[in-house]
Amino acid sequence: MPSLVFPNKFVWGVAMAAPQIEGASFTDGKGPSIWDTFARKPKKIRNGDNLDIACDHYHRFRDDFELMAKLGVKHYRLSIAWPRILPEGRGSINQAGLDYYHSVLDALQDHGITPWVTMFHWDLPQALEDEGGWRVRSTVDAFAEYADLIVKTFGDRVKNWITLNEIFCIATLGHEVGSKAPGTHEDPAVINQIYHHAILCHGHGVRAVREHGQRDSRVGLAEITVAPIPVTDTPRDIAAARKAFIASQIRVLDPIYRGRYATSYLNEAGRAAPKFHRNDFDLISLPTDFLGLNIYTGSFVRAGKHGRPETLPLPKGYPSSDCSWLKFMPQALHWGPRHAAEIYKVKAIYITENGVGYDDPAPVDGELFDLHRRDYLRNYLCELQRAIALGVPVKGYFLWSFLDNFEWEDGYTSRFGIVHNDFPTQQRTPKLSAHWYARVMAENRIV
Ligand code: GBH
Repeated sequence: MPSLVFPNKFVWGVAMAAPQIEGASFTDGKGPSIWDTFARKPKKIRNGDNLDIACDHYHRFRDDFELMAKLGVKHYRLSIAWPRILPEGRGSINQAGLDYYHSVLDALQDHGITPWVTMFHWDLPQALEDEGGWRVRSTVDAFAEYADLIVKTFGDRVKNWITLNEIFCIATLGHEVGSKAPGTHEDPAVINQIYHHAILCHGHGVRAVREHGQRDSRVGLAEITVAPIPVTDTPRDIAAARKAFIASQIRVLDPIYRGRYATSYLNEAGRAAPKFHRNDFDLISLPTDFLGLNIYTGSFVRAGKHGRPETLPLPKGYPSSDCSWLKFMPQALHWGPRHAAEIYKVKAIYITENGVGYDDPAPVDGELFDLHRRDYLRNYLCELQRAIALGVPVKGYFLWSFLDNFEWEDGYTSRFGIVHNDFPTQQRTPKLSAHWYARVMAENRIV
């Protein structure tokens, strides 16, 4: 009996994002993004790397799609660079930017690859940052204008839309921890307001697709979860893990799926609670077609006193990738979607990112044996398959990433690709994991 089979019509894909691959940061009228600015500040990015050239995908997308097609990729999650389309964030349109994405969509169509388009993957136009960025509500209006424009322009060919990528990273890592652009350290009230503006933008993305997209268009958010994994599969630990999941999503999935902020959140935030208009939640909680989850790792949770969730510390020597935050936790791919489905009654979930970063060496004679990545992916997929077998409605999986690319504050050192990129020569070489994943996609099962 063939096991480890996925459901019919399961969507297998790969994912990338404009700022991490395109390069051409100041070409053909593109405006600077907050990441272009951030990368020019000293010590923010490893080795002083920047996004100026990246994978030069802006000039090489045709070759890249040809390679995708060769490996049998049928679905590709990409993002549109807001500052390429609206260099000032709003107002005057850069036709060259629109033309570029028309060419990208043409090339994908030629290769029979279905686009899944993320409206926003962190590259906020610097012009908007200069006016207050995510902190001010006028950025929400600018996003609405941008979302309307791209759905009107590309909606005849793009049927799958993802509004924002990882609101947690935009808000908390960008403005509290400061590890991502714009790299500030704001007060809790500001952070909560940024979350609120971001979920409003998500709502506008959904609205734009409903208003200007094709009838059969689909739209959803892509959010990160560091999935709480119950230490044992007892009801007590499972309940504790669920509580931990809700706590981590109290500012994002909770309002989107429940149409209001949890009272516990508002009480706890007190004077730092976000300011909102009463009908904001009509927009925020517009029904979506799916939820995208980006899942790389998790945490182990058990029920402590009174059932309170308790996260266990990881012992020294716990298996890890070459990114210190990314620990080997295959069960994250089981529990992440399972929590979302059980708690928020989500009917369709896509894993919009899963993958792993290692400091891969250069290929030798056209080969690169990334056995660690292959085994990582294989174990994670086994857990995903188990979740689906239990009835968790996961409809697709996008591997992050197709190419080694600009890994934000880690620069070019952390490689997430299943295709190696030699940055000085821009030579692409599929790794062992790419050949393996090609078979998984082709056979719709874990091989
Ligand atoms: C995704 O984010 C991004 O969408 C993608 O662009 C990126 O290339 C990919 O993952 C690989 O990193 O929370 O301070 O301990 C993943 C987001 C990044 C969230 C690292 C957790 C750990 C730093 N994760 N982060 S911290």
